[in-house]
Amino acid sequence: MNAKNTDFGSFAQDVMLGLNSTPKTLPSKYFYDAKGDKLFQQIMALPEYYLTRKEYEILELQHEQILEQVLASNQPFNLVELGAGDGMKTKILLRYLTEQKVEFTYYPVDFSGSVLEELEGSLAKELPQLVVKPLQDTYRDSLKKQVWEDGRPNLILFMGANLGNFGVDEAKNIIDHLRVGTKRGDLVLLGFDLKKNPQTILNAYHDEQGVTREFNMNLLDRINRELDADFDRDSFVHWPTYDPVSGECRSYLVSEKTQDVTIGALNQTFKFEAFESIFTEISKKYSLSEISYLASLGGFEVKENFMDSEGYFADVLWEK
Ligand code: AVJ
Repeated sequence: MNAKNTDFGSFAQDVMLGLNSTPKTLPSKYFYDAKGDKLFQQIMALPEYYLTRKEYEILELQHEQILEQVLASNQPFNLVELGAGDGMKTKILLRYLTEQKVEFTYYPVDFSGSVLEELEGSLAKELPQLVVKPLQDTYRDSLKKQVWEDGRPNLILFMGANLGNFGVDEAKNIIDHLRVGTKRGDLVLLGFDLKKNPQTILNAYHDEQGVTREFNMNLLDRINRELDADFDRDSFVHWPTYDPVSGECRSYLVSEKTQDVTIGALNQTFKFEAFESIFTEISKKYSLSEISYLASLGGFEVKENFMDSEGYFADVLWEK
């Protein structure tokens, strides 16, 4: 596939919009360039970052139940994955489906071209018989374009707590895109990080080794590299917060001093007051009742909530 880098125009434009807002903000989807993808892979291996291991456990122990319905129907289907990433967890499902000799096409969608290329390469080696059609796109745009819509039933995977990266209204909007983008009988499997001890959550975004700090900082590095800017990364502090009421874990970069940052590609200088922040990411934690409410908004029926042994994470199966 042709994995080109993020369209320069939209990155520059989003940075311009975000840094001209009050309070300042930058979209978290730009974390994921080649360097950001590597850092996120390091995050997934951190002792504090329980999310990946918990979802892995769910898929490993319960993949047969999760896939029971698509297999029982015994007809070719499309497996669409929004935010496929490195496919480490999805491969559990892909291997099992391949063993069952069921006919399906895998459509991994990701915003990062570099991660898709790697995924395609590793699948060609590990599961050479698999039909893979990668798409470099955002969740919303891919759901609008529906390139996989050929009349076959769809199982749409939206795992990894990726929906958590949206605020409440945006998440509802994505669910509405899922509603429009699915037909009767289609299945959706969504991964949600659940509300739990606030300290456990906060630690997952404030690891001791400082990998998450680097991940957050990569946004500034990326603006420096790609948009000819002069952010002094050492004068920003990585600051995650967690609000147990809303379930919102938010990450900020806080400027430790009054400073000017010039972004050459935008021809603009941005002023930071001392301790002014840039909001960079939301990772919302859900309760099961909030999740069921989202299902009803999308016109989906909750088939089953699959959870890990500690109740940290849920992969929920919905049917249209
Ligand atoms: C990829 C969205 C699931 O929100 O937990 C990890 C990204 N950010 N550490 C998350 C992330 C900081 C991650 N998701």
